[in-house]
Amino acid sequence: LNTIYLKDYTAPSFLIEKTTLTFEIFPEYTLVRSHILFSQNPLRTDLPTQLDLFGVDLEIVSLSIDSIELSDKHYTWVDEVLCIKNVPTNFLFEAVTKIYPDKNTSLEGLYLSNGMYCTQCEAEGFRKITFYPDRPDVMSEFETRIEADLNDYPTLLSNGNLLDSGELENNRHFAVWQDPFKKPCYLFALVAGDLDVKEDVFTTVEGKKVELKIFVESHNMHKTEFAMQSLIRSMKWDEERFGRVYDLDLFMIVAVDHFNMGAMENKGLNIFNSALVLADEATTTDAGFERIESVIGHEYFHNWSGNRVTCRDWFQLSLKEGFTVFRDSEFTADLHDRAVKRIDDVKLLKTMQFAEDAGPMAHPIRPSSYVEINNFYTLTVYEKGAEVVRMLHTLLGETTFRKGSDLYFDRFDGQAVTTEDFVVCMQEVSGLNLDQFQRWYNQAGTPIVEVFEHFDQASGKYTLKFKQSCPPSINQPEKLAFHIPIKMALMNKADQTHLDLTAIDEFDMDTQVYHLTQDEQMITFENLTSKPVASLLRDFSAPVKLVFDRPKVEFAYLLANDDNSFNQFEAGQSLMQSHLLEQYSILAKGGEYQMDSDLIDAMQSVLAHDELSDAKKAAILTLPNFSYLSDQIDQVDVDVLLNLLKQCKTQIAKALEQQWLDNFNALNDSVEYAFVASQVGKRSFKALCLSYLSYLGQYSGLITSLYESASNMTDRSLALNLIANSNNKNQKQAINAGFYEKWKQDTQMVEQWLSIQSRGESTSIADIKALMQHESFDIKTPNKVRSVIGSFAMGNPLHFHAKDGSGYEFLADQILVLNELNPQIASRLCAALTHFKRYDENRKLKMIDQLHRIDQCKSLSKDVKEIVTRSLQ
Ligand code: HT7
Ligand code: ZN
Repeated sequence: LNTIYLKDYTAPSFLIEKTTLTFEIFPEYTLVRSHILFSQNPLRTDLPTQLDLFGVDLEIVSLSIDSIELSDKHYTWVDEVLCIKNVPTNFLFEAVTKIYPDKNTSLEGLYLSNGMYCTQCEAEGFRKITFYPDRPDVMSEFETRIEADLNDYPTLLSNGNLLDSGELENNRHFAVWQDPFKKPCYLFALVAGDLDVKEDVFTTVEGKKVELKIFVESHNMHKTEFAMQSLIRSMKWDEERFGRVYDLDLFMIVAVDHFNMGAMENKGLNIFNSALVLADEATTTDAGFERIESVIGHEYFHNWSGNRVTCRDWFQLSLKEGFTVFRDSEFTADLHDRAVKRIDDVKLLKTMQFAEDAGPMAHPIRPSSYVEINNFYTLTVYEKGAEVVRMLHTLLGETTFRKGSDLYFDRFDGQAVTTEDFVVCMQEVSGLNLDQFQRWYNQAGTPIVEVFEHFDQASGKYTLKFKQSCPPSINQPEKLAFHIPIKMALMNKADQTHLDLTAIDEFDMDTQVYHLTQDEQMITFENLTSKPVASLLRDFSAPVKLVFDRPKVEFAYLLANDDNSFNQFEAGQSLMQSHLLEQYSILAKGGEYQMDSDLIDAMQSVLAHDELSDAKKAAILTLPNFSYLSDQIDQVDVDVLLNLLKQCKTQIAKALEQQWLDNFNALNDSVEYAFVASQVGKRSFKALCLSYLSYLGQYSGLITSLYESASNMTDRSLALNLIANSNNKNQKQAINAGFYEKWKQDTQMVEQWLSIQSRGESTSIADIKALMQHESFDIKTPNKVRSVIGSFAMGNPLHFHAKDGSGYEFLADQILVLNELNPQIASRLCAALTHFKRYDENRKLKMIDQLHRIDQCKSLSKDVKEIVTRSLQ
């Protein structure tokens, strides 16, 4: 395996003035003609004369330099690199290559999706189109001519503005696109298909009219309105909150069914997974609408954070992704319910990213090495990356952070830069020394912050001690102390006021942040009449594990009184978690489960709380999930934990049955559906009430009647989920068959239908295999693979972790098949097997066996090989 290191970075030997491409699309193949003007990079004082270009799966028709054809003795082409020696200082390179998009199942480069040609070039897909310096620090203007059959491919698109178009002989036509902004080739895009278009116009603050176009297959036109409005909201928000104005006259989005990820921010021509564009009330859940809006925002925001200012190399990926996730999460928070958005983001971080950071693939948000860059589009780079940007925002405050962001865009517009460049801008505008803060970019692992408090009633003295540490990660046995912003308040129990913290050296009054920078730090308060209640790490101000062994009554106090919404939620979670972990140890030793009446009382007071919104009640009253809890337990016994969760939920359902039922009935109104925060909150609380009731057995009638009367997909999918968990096979089959019959023409509905079934508690491996035989399943379509195989491995712990290892064996079989078809998708599925250290000995060994079985495959892609090798190390 060839490892690439950050420390080996060197500036490119040659830069590009202009790239001109011609695509001649024919049924059997596509001919790509490139015309590239190169000049020696003035930064390279060693005056290089060797041109290295990347190329994969290309058939060479001809290569030339300054119009002189190259024969195979003029170049070598080994391991993806075409190397031409003794080139002049400035020259024209031309290549004609043949590619076969219909055979391209990797969905990188140029490929066919439902009869439509489209490209995916990030990270290194451009090299599957033609020979090129496929690295983000080589930026060029692009002019692209596309020729294709007029009947089959009436729509021909690429980046930028349409320069020319017209008809050709043999019923063919052409279009020429020009993108005036210099960009790296990973932002190149091309689409050729038969598409309908939804149009609108956005007028920027500067008064410029931007044409907006969303291209979809004609039968999907009715599902484009929400995406269009989301785009308009994104454009407006980015102007208002970040001062970022759109630059081209045209912004296009194309929906495709075959896509490896969510969407792609190609300059002026975003390409989206259909599932993240197409929406309507009948087929999209609340969560679906929110996700579509945020991904449309995310890709749009990349126009500045990623495209105008891009990454120097792929180690800097978090520069664009972390910052853009931060931006999209603020977008959602500003538009909807800020507290709920924060809770959702932190849940994802704690359940999934913390696990990644503790597992064999742990890496800093700026990794120092990789084998396959596709493996580093991770929760760490994206979500933890966003948390690191959020910490800067917390440390600087909104106004200064905005100054830093303005400076960054101004200073680096049109350049390919590093994460240090970003942090230095934040340092310059704030005057804050961020040298130590940079460690967040280079050290992996989740820091642990232990808190110890002491109150001496006699002297009125209260001390709070913080101790930070970070467990070792692969290649990083020792970690240096992080700069950790701890947003905090000390609450006076008597009157719920906050103590004045002005006198504490490390506390910043403007931001309410305590700067923890040493391994250990202590704060002392004098003259207190009673012990304060500390509300620490407010809004989850740093991605750390806070360990604070404190009396349960304090959590109950914070749950009832904390004026920080997030910490109020967190206090409830702490109560639930400590109950569950306590009971886990009892059950694991063969004891009996016993509900804690204090927990029920606390839940009851949340239910009765007048000031809490429905959405907050739903979030607070949801138990920590299987995945999060299994991370808190050493070598978890899956059966014990699943059994515990079931018993606990059943007891909660029983103890508060009347409240769940009353709330469900009150919330289950017939108001006309709208995707607005108040309704979304109501539906999420309603879902929680019915989910608890479903543990009592006698409410299946309520569930089926909700299914039958549902006027929107949120309610319908809630009912379908609960039905998928039930053991009533006949009823389940009848409902599933009816659903499919009704919705089989709607791809997004079928994907949701497959996913719900695959996660169902009563769905066995045999059922999953049967689903894979269903006419709607196709292993070459990533959304279908994610819906069935992904949902099973990540969302059906009961059957995936079957004691006999059959779940693991099944997953390994699928990984081996997908390895040949689509390595990116295959390697993502591996994650479910790599956390074997979390599980009991029997399961751990069976997972390792399957990893070895995969490892023995002779034709293993580097994507899968890297994950398997690191896991078995
Ligand atoms: N920047 C994009 C990341 C990406 C991707 C997207 C689709 C298919 C393959 C891909 N590889 C990398 C998406 C984003 O984060 O905005
Ligand atoms: Zn992104």
